[in-house]
Amino acid sequence: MKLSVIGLGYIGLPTALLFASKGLDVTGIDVNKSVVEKLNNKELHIEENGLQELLVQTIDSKNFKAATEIEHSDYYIVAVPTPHLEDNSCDVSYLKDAVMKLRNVIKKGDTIIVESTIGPRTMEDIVQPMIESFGFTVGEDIYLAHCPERVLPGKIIHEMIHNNRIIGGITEACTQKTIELYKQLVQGKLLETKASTAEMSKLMENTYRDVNIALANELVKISDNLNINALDVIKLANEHPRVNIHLPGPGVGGHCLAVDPYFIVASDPENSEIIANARRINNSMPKYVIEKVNSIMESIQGKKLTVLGLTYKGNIDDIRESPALDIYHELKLKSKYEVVAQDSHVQLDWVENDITKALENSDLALVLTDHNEYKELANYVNGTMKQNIVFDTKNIVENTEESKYYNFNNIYSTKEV
Ligand code: SAJ
Repeated sequence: MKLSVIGLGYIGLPTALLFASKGLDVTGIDVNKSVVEKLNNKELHIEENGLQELLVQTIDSKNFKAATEIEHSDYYIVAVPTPHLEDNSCDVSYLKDAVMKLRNVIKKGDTIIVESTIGPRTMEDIVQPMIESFGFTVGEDIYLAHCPERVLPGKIIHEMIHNNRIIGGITEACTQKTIELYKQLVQGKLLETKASTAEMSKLMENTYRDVNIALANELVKISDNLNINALDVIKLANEHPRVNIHLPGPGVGGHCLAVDPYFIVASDPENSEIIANARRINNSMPKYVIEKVNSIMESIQGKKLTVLGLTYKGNIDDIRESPALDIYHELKLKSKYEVVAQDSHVQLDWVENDITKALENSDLALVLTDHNEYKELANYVNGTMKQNIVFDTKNIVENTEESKYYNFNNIYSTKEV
């Protein structure tokens, strides 16, 4: 069975290598020549646990190769980026480019699967008409399905094999053809449905988390006004067997939760009230945190503050759509304080990797990301900072005896613990 995977990023590359490790003849296609050359030399351009070993193994066994041009295959998986446009709708230009390139190679009997996250009805309203304009009947000549990925960065290889997978065909025959492929790799359930249902299910998974986080962030603001401990409220409410309020923070980042809900809003703005509001609430958190920082700095007459963590979430190196990055830039540009950024996962010349160096002579440590190393922050603070004051927006710092510590429970009162 021959498979081509178009787009060799965080999703396409592990997908291609995993199918190759199962004995399929896989070609990975990417427009970027240097990526293709690197991969063929067994060098990765992205970091992900276990990927290097898979690359070496599948190139040595001749099951995988990278190329810039698409060749004829039995199956094609499209895993190209689908960012959001100015108006927040889904940018399908890379997807359309990939489908246009398929025009020259597809033959009767082939199957095309889109894994990229797409707005509702994209398969039926955009991809199917394109394939039919090439002279094929979908469901008879060419099989077409949406099979969204749902893997977590850092655990991609494990989750690609073990997660349940939604398989949404344009027709029943399309679904069955797609299952023939995925059953060779996936050990989780293969959940059969229609393409449009698959699209919406994927978007709703991330939207559910975004809305739930917005609820927690709104609770923080309300509790702050009413002098109630929001983090205790969440802990206690979650003791109920059917309640799971997510955690508040400085905003929601990454290329999924901060993007996918907009695809639903763009498809039906009038009815997407909660979803659009959740986006607004989560987007308001950086400003909220900055206001709190300014009021703390004023009350302690601070001069220097240290931003701890720039990535969109803990223990990864990804700064895409990161609220921490926005907060840092805003404070650096507009506040009157000296602002230093620290993150041991981010290699940029203006980012300090060393926590102690970043905290030297600082008045406030502002924790914006839940990297594991910040649990032990109390060890670095004493004797290093000018004033031992911490504002922890992720509620991760432990053992805070030596410092004055703020989180979303006690933003106004200086608490000696
Ligand atoms: N966050 C909070 N509070 C929480 C949980 C998360 O503020 O209680 C924030 C994080 O700090 C981060 C953002 O939300 O800024 C997103 O983090 P995440 O861990 O929820 O998700 P992602 O974006 O890394 O990955 C998600 C996953 N989706 C779900 O868990 C439903 C993943 O399985 C998907 O494959 C991925 O989106 C995707 O590609 O769509």
